[in-house]
Amino acid sequence: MTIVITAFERSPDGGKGLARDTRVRWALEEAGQPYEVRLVSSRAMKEPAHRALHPFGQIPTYEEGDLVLFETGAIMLHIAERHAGLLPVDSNARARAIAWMFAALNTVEPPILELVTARFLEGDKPWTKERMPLVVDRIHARLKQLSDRLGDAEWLDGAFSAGDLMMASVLLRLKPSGILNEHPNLVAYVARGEARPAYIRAFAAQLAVNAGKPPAG
Ligand code: GTB
Repeated sequence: MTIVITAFERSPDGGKGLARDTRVRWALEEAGQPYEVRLVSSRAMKEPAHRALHPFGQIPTYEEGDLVLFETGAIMLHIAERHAGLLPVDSNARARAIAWMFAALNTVEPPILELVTARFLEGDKPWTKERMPLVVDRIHARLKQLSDRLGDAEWLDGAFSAGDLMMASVLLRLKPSGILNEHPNLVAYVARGEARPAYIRAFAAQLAVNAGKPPAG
């Protein structure tokens, strides 16, 4: 059955690979699963045809036969559970890898999203300048905890897993800000993720869509 995902017709990041379809592309590449991409404009995303797939009118979505999924975490877990390569066979190690996926989405990404909100949605508010150091401090506090746990290890819990894929994807969002640079082991961790052939293919595929197009506003 052909897997079809959706992605921005024109990503706001102009091809930096930061939109969430890259996470799904990466997971599918790690799993060795071919897929097709349906590009959706910002307007079409909010129309009934797309809202039938995604109640919140966003990307990515995932279609496979009768199955329609939204939410990147759910999509990645579905891929990881059905194909080898993203979750350990041992049931305890598997549960821990899933815990890291949740940690990436529920514990590490929220303060990072606060920064995105503060910069891009509230950048013109009079209180933003005062608030920004608090937002950045909260990110550093979380990164320090993550950095302490990772230490000198290659991946978060033994072999590379969907937990690392999600965590590296979340940390990648910080790359343009330079905030990650204060945590060298996390910089190296993200670089290991980016060096994986599956990530390189996923990044190139999204770049092929967005290269040469001016970033969406
Ligand atoms: N919780 C959902 C999930 O994990 O799947 C969140 C999905 C989501 O935020 N989708 C965004 C979207 O469709 C694209 S990825 N936005 C359009 C809308 O809501 O109308 C988020 C994103 C967007 C842009 C950048 N960027 O430019 O760097 C990075 C990430």
